[in-house]
Amino acid sequence: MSGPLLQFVEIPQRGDARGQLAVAELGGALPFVVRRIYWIYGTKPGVSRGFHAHKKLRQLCVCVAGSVRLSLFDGRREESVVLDSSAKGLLIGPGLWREMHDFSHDCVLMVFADAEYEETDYIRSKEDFLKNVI
Ligand code: T46
Repeated sequence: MSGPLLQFVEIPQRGDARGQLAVAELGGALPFVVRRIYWIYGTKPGVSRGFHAHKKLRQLCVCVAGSVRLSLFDGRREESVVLDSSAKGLLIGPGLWREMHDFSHDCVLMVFADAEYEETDYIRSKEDFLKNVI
């Protein structure tokens, strides 16, 4: 039996009386060297995103404001989680179909990636994904 699809990392919180500060660093919350960071925000009501898998890319997703539901599917099992805290990161490795739903209007989803953007790393057809994993 394989392990859980949803793999979380705890992100240290270093807030004080002035407010909040969260830190993701190599050897701590970051399990890989980051080569790219992007963030998804201003998502329109009712919009879902994702609907693809990656061949090699590893990513850490942190919802630093608002909330979003993220689901992962390995071809057999699907697991989903609501991300709504900057203290909790979701690690997403290769070979997982991901979808993002139910973005709150104020959602800011930050994503740390271990490689630069490369369209050839994407599997955007679910049919092709299922052919590769099953
Ligand atoms: C992922 C989920 C969680 C770039 O030019 N550079 C980039 O670094 C990224 C991430 C995207 N783009 C371009 C490619 C598309 O023309 O921006 C456009 C939107 O990307 P996409 O439709 O892939 O966005 P999402 O939200 O469906 O998926 C993104 C990431 O692409 C993906 O790697 O795992 O977030």
